[in-house]
Amino acid sequence: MEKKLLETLNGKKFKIPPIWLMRQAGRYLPEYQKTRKKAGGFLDLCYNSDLSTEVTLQPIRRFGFDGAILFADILLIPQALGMGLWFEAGEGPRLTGLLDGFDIKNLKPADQVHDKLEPIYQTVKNLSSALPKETTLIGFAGAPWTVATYMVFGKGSKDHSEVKRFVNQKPEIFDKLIDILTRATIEYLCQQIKSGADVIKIFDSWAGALTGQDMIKYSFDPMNKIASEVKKRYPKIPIIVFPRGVGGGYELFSKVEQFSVLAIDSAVPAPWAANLQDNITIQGNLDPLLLVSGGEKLKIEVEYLIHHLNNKPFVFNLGHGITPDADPNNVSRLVEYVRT
Ligand code: 1CP
Repeated sequence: MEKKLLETLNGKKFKIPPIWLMRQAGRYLPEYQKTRKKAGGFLDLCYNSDLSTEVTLQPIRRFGFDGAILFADILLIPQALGMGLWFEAGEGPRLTGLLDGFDIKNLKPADQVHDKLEPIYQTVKNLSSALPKETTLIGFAGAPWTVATYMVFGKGSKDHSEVKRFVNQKPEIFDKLIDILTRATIEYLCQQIKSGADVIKIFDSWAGALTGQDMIKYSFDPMNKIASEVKKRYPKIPIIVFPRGVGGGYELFSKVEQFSVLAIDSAVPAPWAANLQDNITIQGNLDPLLLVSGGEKLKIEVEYLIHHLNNKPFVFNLGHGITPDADPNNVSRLVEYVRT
């Protein structure tokens, strides 16, 4: 059977676009909460291949999405490189960051991440046999910049001023960190492909914090390097890039041959994004909050996106991840609107 999402990523146009959602597995689903509890904690869930397989499948069973994204997290790479990682209940990730005195000399070489990540590869293997034949399996990693923001500050940040100050004051150390992450990410993604991923996505969720030439140096260049190397080893695997928040910078990303698909955030006007479709397939960009509020507006905004972006190959998605307070009934409605 045909994999509609995969075909679209390779440039085929369908009358009804494929749909999947960022963070489609997660806290808004009661069945996720249950499985997470069974695992013990979030990281225990990530490293438990059977339960990770289960939570990846949950939204496929419930909504029949065209794509399933591997259940894992972008912060597993710092942990695999030897940095401390844990999750504070109700707060989010914590790492033994550079600003707390961690020395990057203590990071493992990039090609030694695989031991720790073996359960993730096993999850990909499980999924490639457990998924319905028409469902595309998406592997992923964080982009070096976004992962580095956590490795420097040790947690999420409001405006990333701490990491930007670090970049300005200690560029040699920061450049080395970006280089290590770039190499480790290439190895990680290639191993996911080897294990059965059909597609990979690189999340640069905090690219919008970068200014001036740093956007090129720390978001565009490393993602380009990763995509080029992955494409060299696996020329047929499509690559989705998500440099969230780069505004006019999306145009630059749209022109890179190694990138198959450009995922755009909700602030990008659909008519403007339609112009980029001459260069690249677009994925996006419904506001995730519409899955909390629902109502008539959800339908109107879905129609608006389809009207502007579905004249060329297009992947329906959100502009960022589903929030924990999203209503699963609104997700069902969304899928119905897109498919009818
Ligand atoms: O409490 C819980 O159960 C944990 C919540 C959670 C989940 C469900 C975290 C912690 N990560 C995930 C899964 C996850 N994370 C997936 C796979 C599931 C899916 O998409 O269906 C993916 C692709 C990610 C990627 C991720 N993690 C990103 C990039 C995408 C994005 O949303 O911008 C980022 C920035 C992270 C870091 C992270 N992990 C978890 C949280 C709460 C955060 C964000 C922290 C912050 O706001 O700074």
